[in-house]
Amino acid sequence: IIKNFVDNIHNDDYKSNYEFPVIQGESMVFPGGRKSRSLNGEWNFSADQYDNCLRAKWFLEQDTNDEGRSVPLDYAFDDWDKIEVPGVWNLAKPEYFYYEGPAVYSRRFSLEEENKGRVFLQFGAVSYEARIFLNGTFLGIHKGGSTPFSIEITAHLKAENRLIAVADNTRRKNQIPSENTDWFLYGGIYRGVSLLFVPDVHIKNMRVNLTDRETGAIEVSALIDGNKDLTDKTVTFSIPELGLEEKFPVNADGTCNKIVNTDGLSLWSPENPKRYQVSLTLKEKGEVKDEVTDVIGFRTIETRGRKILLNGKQIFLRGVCLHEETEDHGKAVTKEEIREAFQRAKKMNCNFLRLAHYPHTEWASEIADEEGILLWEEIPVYWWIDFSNPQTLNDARNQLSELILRDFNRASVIIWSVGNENPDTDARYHFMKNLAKTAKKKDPSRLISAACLVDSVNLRIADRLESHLDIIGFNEYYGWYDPDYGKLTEILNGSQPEKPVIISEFGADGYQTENKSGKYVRGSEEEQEEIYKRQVELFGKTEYIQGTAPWILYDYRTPKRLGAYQKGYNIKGLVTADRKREKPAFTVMKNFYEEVRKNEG
Ligand code: GCB
Repeated sequence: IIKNFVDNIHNDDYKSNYEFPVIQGESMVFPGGRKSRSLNGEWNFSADQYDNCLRAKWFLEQDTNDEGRSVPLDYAFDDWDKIEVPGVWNLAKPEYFYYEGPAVYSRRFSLEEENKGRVFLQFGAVSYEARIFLNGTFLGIHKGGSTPFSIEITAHLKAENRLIAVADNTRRKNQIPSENTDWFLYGGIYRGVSLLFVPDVHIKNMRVNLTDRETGAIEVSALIDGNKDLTDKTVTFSIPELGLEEKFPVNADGTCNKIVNTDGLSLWSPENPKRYQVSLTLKEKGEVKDEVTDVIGFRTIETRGRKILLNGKQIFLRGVCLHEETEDHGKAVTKEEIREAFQRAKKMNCNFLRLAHYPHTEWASEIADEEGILLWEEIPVYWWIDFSNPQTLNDARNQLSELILRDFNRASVIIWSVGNENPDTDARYHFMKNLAKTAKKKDPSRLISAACLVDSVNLRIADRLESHLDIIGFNEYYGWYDPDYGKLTEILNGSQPEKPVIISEFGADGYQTENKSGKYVRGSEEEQEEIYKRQVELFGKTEYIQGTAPWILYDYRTPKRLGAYQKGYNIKGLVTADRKREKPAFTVMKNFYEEVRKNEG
C-alpha cells in the first residue's frame, strides 16, 4: 500500500503499465445465436480528472490488510453516482456536459450461470480508450472509440466479481480522429456490454457473401478458436429456407472456407430486402460442439466504367449524410431513433445513407438490412491526422478491420470509406493508400471510397488517391463557403473521372428567420433552399455523378459552431435537431430524388 502511495505521487509514467495487452483487430466473438448475459443497466460512475484509478491503483481495492482497514479511502465505487450503460456521460448531468478525460465505470456481477466453457466480455464501443479490470487484474486496453472488442475473462471469474472500465475520451493529436472535429466527441460506454458464454473450442467468426450472382455461389469462411487439435472437426453451413446444408472440414489452423452453390436465391435490394436465416454448426465426431446464427441478405455490388451496379443493374445512390446523435441520447442512439432517421430518409426518396464520420452502432446496418437501405460506412480519418505516425496508421487500420469484421455479413453495406477531406500530402497519400488496400484485402466484395476535396487550383475532381478507390467521393460547398457557382460548373464540366463519382457532401446553414425583405439572409433556410436548387440542377446534368449525399439529415451538436444562430450546433440539417421540422431544402432533395427515380424507370 505504501509503495502504491509513493508510486502515485512520484511516478509520472504510471500509465505505461496499462498500455498492454492491446486488444486489437479480430478480437470480437461472433455474437449471433450465442448464450449471453447483458451487463447493461446501472453502473457506478465518477469522472476521474487526475486519472487516480490508474495512478493510485484503486482498481486493486487494497483498502484492508489482515488487521482490517488500514488506509483512508479516496474512492467509493459502490457509493458513486449511478449512470446508465450504454449511455454518454455528457447528458447524464449538466456538470458532465463538457467533461473530457478519464472516467471510471464500475459494477459488480455474480456468476449465476454454470460455467463449463469460456467466457468473453464484449463491449460495443467505448470512447476513446478503454482500460478493463476484473477483480483487480488489468485485462487490456482498447483504442478507437466506435468499434467493438472482446476480452476473455474465463481465468479471472469468481462467483462475485468487480468489473471496472476506465473510459478516456481525451482528444489527442495521434488519435483517429485527431483533436479537431466538426462534431461533439461524447464520452462513455455508449454501446452495450455483455458476457458471451462459448465452448472451449468455438466458432470465433463467420463471414458469408454472394460471390457469383449467375450461379448463386456463396462463400462461407469461419475461424475456429481453441487450443486443441482441430483437424477432426467439421462445420456445417445451412440455409433452411433454400434446403441447403453443406459440410466441410476445419483446417489445422482453425480456418475453414467453402464455396457453396445455392438454388433459387432471391437477391437482396432496396426494393426487395430479402434475408435468410443461416447457421454454422461445429461438429466433432458427429456431435454438435457450437453453433452461430445470422440473418443475411445476398447481393452483389460492383462498378463498371462510371457506373455503379447493384445485382448487375445500374443504380443511382439517392443519399443523405447522417451523424450518430440525437438530442436525448447523444451518440447512444436507440433502435427507435435509428428507424426514425431511416424512415425520414425514405420519405425524402433516399435509397442510401452515408454514415458519417465513424462507425455507427451495429444496429444501423442490421436495421438497414431489414429496411432496404444501402450504406456507406466510414472510419474517422477526418481532416488532419498524424499521417506520418506508424502508431496512428496502426490504430486506423485496426478500426477499419474491426468495422469490416463486425459488418461483413450486412448486405446493406456497400462502401467502406477510408477518410474524409484530408489534406493532399505525401504522408496522407501513403497512409490512405494503405487503408484502401487493407479494406480491399479484408473484403474484396465491396467498394472502397473516400470523401475527397476538389483540386481547387485547377478546378478539377482530381485526387492522388483515386487510383486506389472504386468510387470517388467528392465534398463541395459551392454557394456556401465559396459563393461562386461558376467554379462548380467548371469543375463538373471540366473533369473527366474514370470512375463513378458521388457528391459525398454539399449544403449550407439553414436557420429559421422572420425575414420579409425579399432578399436571402446569409445562413437562412431560404438561402439553403436556393443553394440546394442550384446544386441539384448541376448534378442532374453531370453523367458521371452516380450518387449524392447532402450534408446533413439533422442539425447536430458541435463545439466548433458558436455563431449567433448556430449556438453550438451545425445547422446544415435538412431537418431540425429535435427531428420535428423539415426545412424547405428537404423538399428540394425529395423532388430531385423523385425525378431521378422516375428517369431510372
Ligand atoms: C465538411 C465536413 C463535415 C462538416 C461540414 C461543414 O466538409 O466533412 O464534417 O461538418 O463540412 O458543415 O462544414
